[in-house]
Amino acid sequence: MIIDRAEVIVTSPDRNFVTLKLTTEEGLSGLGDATLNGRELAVVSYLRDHVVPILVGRDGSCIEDTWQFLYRGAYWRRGPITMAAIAAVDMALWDIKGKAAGMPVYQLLGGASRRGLLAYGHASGKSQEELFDSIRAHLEKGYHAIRVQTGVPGLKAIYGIASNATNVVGQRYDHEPAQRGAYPREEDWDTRAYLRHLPGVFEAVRNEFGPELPLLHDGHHRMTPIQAAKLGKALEPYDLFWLEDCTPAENQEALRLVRQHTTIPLAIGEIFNTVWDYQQIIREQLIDYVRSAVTHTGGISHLKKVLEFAAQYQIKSGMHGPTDISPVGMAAAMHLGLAIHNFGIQEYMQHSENAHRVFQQSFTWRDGMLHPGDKPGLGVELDRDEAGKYPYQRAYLPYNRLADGTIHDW
Ligand code: EZ4
Ligand code: CO
Repeated sequence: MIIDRAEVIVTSPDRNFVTLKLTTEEGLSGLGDATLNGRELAVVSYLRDHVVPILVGRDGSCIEDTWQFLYRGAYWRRGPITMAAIAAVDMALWDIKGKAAGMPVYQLLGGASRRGLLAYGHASGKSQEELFDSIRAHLEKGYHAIRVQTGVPGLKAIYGIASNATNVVGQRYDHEPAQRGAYPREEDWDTRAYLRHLPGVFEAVRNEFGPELPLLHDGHHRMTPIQAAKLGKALEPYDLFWLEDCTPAENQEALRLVRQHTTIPLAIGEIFNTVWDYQQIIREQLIDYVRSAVTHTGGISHLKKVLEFAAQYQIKSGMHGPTDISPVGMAAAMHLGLAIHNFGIQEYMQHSENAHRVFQQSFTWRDGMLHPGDKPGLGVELDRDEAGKYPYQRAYLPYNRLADGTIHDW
């Protein structure tokens, strides 16, 4: 299983994706996702300039050894660029191993622990009416769990809220939250206005849609610990599935304070890269769900270790699944989520039709549940001709300013 070729493919079907394709001397090939939203080309260079030259000629059957070789061998550890690059290699090698064995990757990870993966979608609206329409559209589309993001009176633009008045599935904010263009878009923010507004929105949603529907919310790193504690308490009557990224994720201690005040389940980790980022918050049981993506956390091999650590504390998976995770990264998440015992929920925003033409996939989506399918490997093929139609386009995530001009977390 000598790796004979390693290619980095950049394509932009409605948004940018970076894919590593490894091919063995026997002609087996595997795909890995290395997409880092808004900083894509840094990972391309890391792979092309520093990883590809030392991968070719290695035995591709040694997945763990290759992971350690790239992680420890670099000396410079962790960080989103390194870990996305290693993730892509890891995914591609699992894909190849599955094809060699004639088995889907979840079988190699121990087999299915459940029939399918409960997935949540993103509903949003500037007004209550738009929000309700968006929730109804998601329910009709088959979602059984829904993230609720809302406009705040007085704020013009908020990340995560569809700008289109008829926000239904299909007309979305998320193809390009990065906003193609030469410069990032500026948005505005006011935490006190948000804290005043949000509990009433969840009350209205519960009254309209009943007690059972799992509802989630993303605070997007915008609150201080005491603000997050206040919001958690205020939302308790509406029985949220989770509150995500309530405080900036770098400060793990902040969650101790939040935990002292509220029983709202907490999810964190979409910007984490290694098990070391989770060390304190898992051991001290400061979170309930691990938000890491396979793509940004060193691949299947490493995220599995994080989730096994989490399992000792009854902490579950809630893997990141926005559209900036490519279909390859989503497939890896589905195989891992199906196999582990402590699966919680999978984020699932549908990719565009152009993206589906570039990446042909074998997953299924039925009754609110995802399943990775039973094709050998990850089950995703990349059409090079289609990919070639969409060259890279510069794109950025937006940023926030307060009313007085101060830059704020977003
Ligand atoms: O901001 O994927 O929970 N989902 C999110 C996403 C992230 C983007 C960053 O690339 O917070 O929308
Ligand atoms: Co998030």
